[in-house]
Amino acid sequence: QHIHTVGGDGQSLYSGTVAIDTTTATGGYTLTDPARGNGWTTDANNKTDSIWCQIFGIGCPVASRFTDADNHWGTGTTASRQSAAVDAHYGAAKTFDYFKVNYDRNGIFNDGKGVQSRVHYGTNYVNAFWDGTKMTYGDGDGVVAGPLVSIDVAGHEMSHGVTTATANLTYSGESGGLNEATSDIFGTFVEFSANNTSDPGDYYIGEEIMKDRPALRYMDKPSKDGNSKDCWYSGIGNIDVHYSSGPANHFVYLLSEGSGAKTIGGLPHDSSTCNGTTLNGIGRDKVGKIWYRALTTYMTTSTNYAQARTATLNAATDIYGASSPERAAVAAAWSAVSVN
Ligand code: ASN
Ligand code: ZN
Ligand code: CA
Repeated sequence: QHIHTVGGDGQSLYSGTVAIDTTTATGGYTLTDPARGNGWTTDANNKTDSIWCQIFGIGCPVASRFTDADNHWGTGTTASRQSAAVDAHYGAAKTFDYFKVNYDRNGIFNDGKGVQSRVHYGTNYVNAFWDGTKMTYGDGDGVVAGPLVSIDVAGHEMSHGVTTATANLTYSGESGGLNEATSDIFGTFVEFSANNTSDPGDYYIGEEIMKDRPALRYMDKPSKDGNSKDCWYSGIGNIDVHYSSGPANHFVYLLSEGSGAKTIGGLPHDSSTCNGTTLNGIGRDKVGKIWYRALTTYMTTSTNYAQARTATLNAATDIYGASSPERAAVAAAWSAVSVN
């Protein structure tokens, strides 16, 4: 049977009604995206990977395909198993597009191939993860969090794949914090780039999924989560990588937006600097270009905060020039999070 690219639509959980690319299949249509390297979305049927699956990739539960008769997917609520799949399929597409449009990167591995996204993983599973080849999303427990399929979380997890394929920042110590921050940074920039009115861009991570607090993490003031650090200090490499990411997230917020409080995406962003300086932002597009070039050209497995400062300064010199205001802004923003 001839496979045909089709523009479908879906009622997502967090992003309203969205356009999604699908293909014809037995029974109508299936969630395979031919416009983006045939990335596909499947139902994990609430099963979890066995330890054998996790370590050796054997005995993994079979994920089933979603099919739909009329190519109108989901209902916008969890009553339909398709709804979370719409979010995941949309998030994978928007992440693919973000890296292609902004950095001419052809997919996570830059090989033109899309990846698999599994939804409905486990029961009451409050996490999402990238396992090296594919995305997996839990449904949350309904108390702490709902299904973890929001676009910033999708962009976060898939950006782990980009990091692994490039700088391959070791997932512990300061390099681990930079690895986590890279995912928060690009996840956030993917959310902005989607320009979706139901889930507008902001510098919060997971504001759509969390039920018992406003968000999972906050780039404007990382310490708002109760654990993350706003400012670098000697010894930050000894805390969890999801908290040592704070200074780099804070750096990107300050470099993009400048210091001072403002409302972004309808949410309060209250940022002060660690050194009392006042900063003007250079905008997300330039910051993304600088971070991506630093990640892909200068960072390595062992890059620490001091070396990330140098990497981004080198990247800014390459793109904007050694005496550019952009390079000066990078230096000032790192100093504002105590990376001197
Ligand atoms: N959701 C987590 C993350 O991407 C999974 C993990 O602990 N690696 O950071
Ligand atoms: Zn992560
Ligand atoms: Ca967000």
